[in-house]
Amino acid sequence: MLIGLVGAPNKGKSTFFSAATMVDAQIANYPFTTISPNKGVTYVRAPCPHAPLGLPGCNPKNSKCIGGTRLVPVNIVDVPGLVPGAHKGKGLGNKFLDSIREADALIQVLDGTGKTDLNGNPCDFSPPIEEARFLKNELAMWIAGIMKRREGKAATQKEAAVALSGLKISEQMIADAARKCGLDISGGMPDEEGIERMARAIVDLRMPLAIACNKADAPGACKNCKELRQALGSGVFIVSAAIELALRKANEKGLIKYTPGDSGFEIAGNPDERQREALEKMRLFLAENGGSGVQQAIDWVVYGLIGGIVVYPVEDEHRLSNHKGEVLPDALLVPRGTTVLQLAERIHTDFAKKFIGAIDAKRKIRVGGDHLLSNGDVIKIIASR
Ligand SMILES: Nc1nc2c(ncn2[C@@H]2O[C@H](COP(=O)(O)OP(=O)(O)OP(=O)(O)O)[C@@H](O)[C@H]2O)c(=O)[nH]1
Ligand SMILES: [Mg+2]
Repeated sequence: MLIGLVGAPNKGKSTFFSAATMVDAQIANYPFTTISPNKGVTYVRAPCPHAPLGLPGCNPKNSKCIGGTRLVPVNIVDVPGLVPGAHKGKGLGNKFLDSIREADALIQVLDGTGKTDLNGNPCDFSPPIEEARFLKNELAMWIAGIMKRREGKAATQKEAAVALSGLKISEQMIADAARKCGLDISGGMPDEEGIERMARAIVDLRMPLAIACNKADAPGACKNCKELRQALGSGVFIVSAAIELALRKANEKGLIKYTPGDSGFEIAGNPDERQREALEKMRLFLAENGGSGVQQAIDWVVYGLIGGIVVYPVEDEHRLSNHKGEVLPDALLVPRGTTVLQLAERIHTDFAKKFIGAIDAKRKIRVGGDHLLSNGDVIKIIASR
């Protein structure tokens, strides 16, 4: 699974990325600081099954368990800023758009203060809602452009699907988009206006998007963010990527104990007066907003938009461990609707070839290859030697 961080320049995408991954990315107060995508791994929160299953602890290998919260890895990419006209190659244009071809969902990072315009330059006030609209429009025009570029060639639904296959847009998705727009494409693709309408529907289907209304720690921003949330509804998060980054760094240094996504933290080390003052301001922000918003946005995208579930493969269904005795070592994020056989394939192709069956270790029942996995399942795959 891959999350793409997108938006106009200078909005805090790389700050969000650094906070989410703890990978150093270049951050600066001018547009186009990022000129090529930053790829990293972030985590989604899941309740670790070790405690509900009566186990004293676990031994995560690919993930982390902090006080019963499993942090399960998910890929994330921070892409260069997008400016109006990017679909025609303006700014870093196609470079931006190419880096989200593989993304399953997007987080648009926008400036809640409204103090930077769509080109990332300082301004008096650029309404966050316009920023939200502009991005969807650019994405739609990009897709419409690909469909139109193939004019003549993209005359049928099948040919349009070939043109868009690099973006993981299927023929079915194109048909669904046409239906949503009330267009009959059985005899060929519609006119330019129809293609643009379809492209908007394709964006909604293929690129589900959450909004991180960022810089919410700055004066006036919180109010703008709340207004945006009221206007657009669910999927809008009040975010301070800067606070999340500062807290994760303070946690790494041992100054505080902080689990990403929490609405508070404990002082653990010995911060000096200046650090203590800054931490108290951040504590207030977390308490008022229920967290920094970074983890909340990621969790929403994975569970709410992509429909991810977390499963725990084990080799010993009694001890819930691998052959080394490590308890619940792996936590894997898979799309809802994944079968046991698909999980076997994901673990090892050989496993799938030699697949015999599986054991649902929580319910202590035998299940077949077409059994649908549920969130939190602990599964032992049985394969022949
Ligand atoms: N107050 C505040 N400032 C922030 C926050 N996040 C980012 N910034 C500042 O916004 C500016 C831009 O941050 P970046 O992370 O480089 O933004 P970007 O969207 O990656 O920019 P490009 O790579 O140029 O597209 C920097 O000066 C950051 O310090 C935040 O949560 N609060
Ligand atoms: Mg950047």
